[in-house]
Amino acid sequence: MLYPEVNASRSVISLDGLWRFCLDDGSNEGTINNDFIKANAELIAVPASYNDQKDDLRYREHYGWAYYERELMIPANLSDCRLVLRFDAVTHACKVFIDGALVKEHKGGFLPFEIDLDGIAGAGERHLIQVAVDNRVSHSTLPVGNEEGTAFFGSDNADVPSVEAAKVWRKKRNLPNFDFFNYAGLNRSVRLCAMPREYIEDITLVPSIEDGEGYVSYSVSTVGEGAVTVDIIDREGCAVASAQGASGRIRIPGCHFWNPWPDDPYLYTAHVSFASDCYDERFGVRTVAVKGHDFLINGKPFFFKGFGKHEDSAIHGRGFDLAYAVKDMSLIHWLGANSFRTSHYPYAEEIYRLADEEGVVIIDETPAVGIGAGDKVDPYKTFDIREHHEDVIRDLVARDKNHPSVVMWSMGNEPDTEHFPESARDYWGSLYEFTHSLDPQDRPVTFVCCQNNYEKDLATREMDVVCINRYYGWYNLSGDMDAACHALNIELDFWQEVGKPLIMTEYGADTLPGFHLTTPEMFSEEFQVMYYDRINKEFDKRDFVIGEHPWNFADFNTIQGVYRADGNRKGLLTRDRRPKLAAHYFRERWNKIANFGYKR
Ligand code: GCB
Repeated sequence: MLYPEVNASRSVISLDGLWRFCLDDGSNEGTINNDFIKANAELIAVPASYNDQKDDLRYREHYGWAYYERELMIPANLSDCRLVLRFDAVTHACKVFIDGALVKEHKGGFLPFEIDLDGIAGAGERHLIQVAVDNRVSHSTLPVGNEEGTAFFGSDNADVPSVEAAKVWRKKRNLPNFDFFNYAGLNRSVRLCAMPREYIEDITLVPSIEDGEGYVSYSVSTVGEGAVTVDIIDREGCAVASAQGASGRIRIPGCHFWNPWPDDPYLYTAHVSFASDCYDERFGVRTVAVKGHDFLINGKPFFFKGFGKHEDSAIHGRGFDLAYAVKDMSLIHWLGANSFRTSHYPYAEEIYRLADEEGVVIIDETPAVGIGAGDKVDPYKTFDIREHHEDVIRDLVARDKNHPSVVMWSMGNEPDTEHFPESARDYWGSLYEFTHSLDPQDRPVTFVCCQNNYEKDLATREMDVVCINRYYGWYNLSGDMDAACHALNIELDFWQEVGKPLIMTEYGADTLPGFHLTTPEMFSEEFQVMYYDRINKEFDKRDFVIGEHPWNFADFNTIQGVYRADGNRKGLLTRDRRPKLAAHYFRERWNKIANFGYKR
């Protein structure tokens, strides 16, 4: 899906700003009740999660439907255009109504969808947009919520008669099977996009490098009659190559390749023309491949220095904030990092566009987090998620396929691979084939494995890169780094035999900023530094460990619970992006590690 672009043939009207909003009280269940909305509506900001915008526990704890509405006056001068209403992300499911009529239902809270307004809403008229949003997570959503039982780190499952008896008094609530706050609402921008009625529908670009020469294969899908022209424009704005026709292969003379920062992330523009429409797609010429123990970018062995992140900030919740996106890129450079994983869902499109420009490498993750329900229930046989998971992968690849920053797909985070190993292998193995078949650039594919009995796990070893989250010294062998390093090495011996490259996609320790000790113990800043230093020294002895992604870039909000005081505190930075000691530690370490050839 193309990103909304303003150019000679297209215009975009932002519908961000104040919308009227109200929480359902359980009586309307996603249907539009105008009297109810009128009686209860308050103003709320879009884009942003609704949960932390009001000082009211009902917003924070809401379970179920909520309603947004605003008027849309479509300018009369757009009457000759194709008009599209675009939602960048509505979390998690929604129904869109225009002038009272249901025009779209969408499931999945982290990817864009569009509504063609032809026959629905015309130019020169005033219309009412209403969006019913459902924040419930369950065994049929991604991310997964527990249908019954406990939330992540909850404490309701005590075998205590009075606790059991009191459960009937529990409010209906979301029970996430994941460790981030279930922020919801119109988390990203809403826009009205106008383009010619005969238009460019999609552009696919596949760069390649052969004998030092750069090429880009392209295909353009269009609606209407006309011829396609593609001009390749360099950074100086000069056309350096061109082609005619809906698909083809273009040699780029004197091609500059896209390389991760601090090398040059050189970008070209593919200027596509068709009938009276045009579109500028930025792209980089780079290759990605896995060979033996190496992850090759442009044929050179790359070392991943970075983190798992979250889209999370005060007040906005998971709402997109461009200033945070820019600040985070700046901090990534400051830390000497070169990559991050979009844990645990696809991020806003602007972040990938920024990463392309700034040369930051991305492992792009779906929202499939928390597929598992203990040792009694096979989630792969009982959860109703397969079709939705495929839809999400299809939409993710369609959205992000042209980004040079995206070098690998992560199909999900921490599913059960231990209790039902054959089911897990079949599920993830077939999705692995599916993802490969969809990606025109055929990037490596993986999923991220949780700390479990790795000997039983049959799925992780089948991936292009083994990605594991391990908390030796924190959740296991807590505070004892000698024992933790010993255990880590036993496991690393196992993975070394498997023969694939390995990225430690999570490891970390909750740390309270300002809590200092002369004797490093858990939660202190000194412990966090010692923890990372000890574990990194073990990674440094292993050539097949091709990446270290501490958990997490910054502190982030979670559901309340006995393990979480003001959220998850494993950030190298605080939630407002101030460095803990460990950030200085990594800054020193990573600035000495080159992007390419480390350990080689
Ligand atoms: C994990 C999860 C991540 C959690 C983290 C933690 O393994 O992937 O979502 O936040 O552990 O801190 O417990």
